[in-house]
This record gives sequence, structure tokens and C-alpha cells, in this order.
Amino acid sequence: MAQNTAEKTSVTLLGLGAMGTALARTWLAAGHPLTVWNRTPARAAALGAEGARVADSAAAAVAANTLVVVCLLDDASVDEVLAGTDLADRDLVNLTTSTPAQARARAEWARERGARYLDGGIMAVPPMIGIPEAGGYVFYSGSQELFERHQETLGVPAGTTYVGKDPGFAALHDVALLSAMYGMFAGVAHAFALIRKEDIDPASLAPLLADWLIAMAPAVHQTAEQLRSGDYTKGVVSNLAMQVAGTPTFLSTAEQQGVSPELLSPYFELMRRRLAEGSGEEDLTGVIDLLLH
Ligand code: FVH
Repeated sequence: MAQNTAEKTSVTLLGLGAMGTALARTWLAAGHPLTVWNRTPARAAALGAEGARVADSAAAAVAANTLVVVCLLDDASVDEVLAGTDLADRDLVNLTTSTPAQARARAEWARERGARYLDGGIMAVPPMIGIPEAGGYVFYSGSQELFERHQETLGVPAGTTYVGKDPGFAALHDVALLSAMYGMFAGVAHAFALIRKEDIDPASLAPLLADWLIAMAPAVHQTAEQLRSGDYTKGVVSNLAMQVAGTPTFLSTAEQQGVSPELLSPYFELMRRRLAEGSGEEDLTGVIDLLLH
């Protein structure tokens, strides 16, 4: 049931895919007057039935409210959708996944059109939207003043984390976290592949795997400390020399289990290169330096 709309900021939302629709529903439920537009009208009509005002063009939707939130597939679709709109004096919040360079270019593009700009990177999947205990949030960067002005409204669907004036920083934080996630998924894929041909129930490995990854996750704090201090031997528990010595065990096991080492090998190769530089007493942190061009 929608709450009282008095004094709630009116929002325009362009893009009603899985994420846009989830965002829209939370603003409607919280009593924010909402104007929506979507390329495929049926998706907007569904939200119209739930209380949103449906604009018949992106331009009309942008004209309806100062706060304009965009949640489209990619940067090219943002170009397409905003092409015929008048952004003068609008507060444009772009939640479309972008690269940092695209976000910076979009901020400049918006400034040239007279709009204030905030970029967002969503750290949530649609079912987490509107459920605070699910822990989803959105990175924001760009105008701090704009962020503070709309923080309450932007905080309705998910938590808000402002990461700086540089409009590219939200995208950079987003991509950094998701890149780490893909590294984790790669390790998980390798682990399940190792047991795939054995009489081991994947469901029995899953909780062990999850608990181990959770136990290892705090190691990121030590990595950050070492990067800050420049001393990669600080607090080392399992040094690089010992870890490199263990890599043949992992590669042999993969071979014995009929599993390709292609997900593990690139990382092991970097570890070996760092060791060859005489860094055996260090943590794995030195690998980061090898990645930088
Ligand atoms: N869904 C997720 O799990 C992730 C979670 C993290 C953040 N991402 C990003 O959020 C953006 C939107 O994602 P989405 O899940 O809503 O994506 P879709 O369901 O595929 O909807 C895409 C919307 O974009 C519209 N659209 C696409 N191309 C165009 C175009 N050329 N012109 C106009 N609109 C376009 C599409 O319209 P339609 O297909 O319904 O007509 C949808 O509204 C995204 O950046 C994720 O990376 C989601």
C-alpha cells in the first residue's frame, strides 16, 4: 500500500527492465510520485496500474520532474534515450552500468546540457531492492551537493555510499567489486570441477566452500594495509615462497581429476614471477604490482 505522497520528492525513471521495475516499485510503495517511461510500453503500463504516471515519451518524462533517474542496459542506450530530451536544470542520476570513462564523459555531456549529474553503480540484484536487510546498496559519485540533496529519495530502494566527486569513481568501485566477485566465481567453478567426476555430492561441498571463502575474505584488510605501508611482508602468515611451492600440488590434482588448469594458471604464473623477483617473504600483495602496466 502506497504511503502518503505529501513532501516526497517526485521522481522520473527511464528504463523499466528487471532493475528499473524493482526501483520503481520501492518509490511507489514509499509514496514518491513517480513518472516512468520505457522503450517497450507494456512494462510502463504495468507500473501505471500500480500508481505510476506513464509518460508517452522520454522527453515528456524528463520534463515532468527535476530528479531524473536513468537505469538502462548500457551507455549506448542512455545516449539513445536521452537524445531528444531537454536536460536543462535537471538532476540526472545515472544508474546504468558504465565504465569510469563513460561515466566521466556522461557527466561532462550532462553539464553541457545544463544538468547536474550523479553517477551510480548498483551493488544489488533486483530481489534485493527495497529489502534493507538484503544488504544491497548503490555507489554514487559526482556532485556531492546533488547526492546530499537526494540521498533520502535515493536511499529508498537500497543503501547509498558516496565515493567521491570524480564521476567515474562509482563505476570504478562497482567494477572493482564485481571483478573480485568473478575471481571468486572462477575459483568456485574450479573447485566444483575437481569433484565433478567423484562420488561427492556438490551440495555437501557447497557449505564448506562458502564458509572457507567467508573465512578468507578478511584477508583483503591486510592487503590494503600492506599497499598503504608499502611493506608487503607486514603480518605475513603464509609467505609467497611457501605458496608457490604448493602450486604443483594444485596443478597435478587438476590434471589427475581431468580438470583444465586454465582458471588457476594465470594467477600461479604471476605468483611465480613475483617470487623470481626475490619476494619470497612477502604476502601475495606483490601480484598487484605486476598487474599494473
Ligand atoms: N539485473 C541485475 O542483476 C543487475 C544488477 C546490478 C546492476 N545492473 C545494471 O542495471 C542496469 C539495468 O539492468 P536491468 O536488470 O534492468 O536490465 P534489463 O532487464 O535488461 O533492462 C534493460 C533496460 O534498458 C532498456 N533498453 C535497452 N536498450 C535500449 C535502447 N536501445 N533504447 C531504449 N531502451 C533500451 C530496456 O528497454 P526494453 O527492452 O524494455 O524496451 C530495459 O528497460 C544495467 O546497466 C545493468 O548492468 C543490473
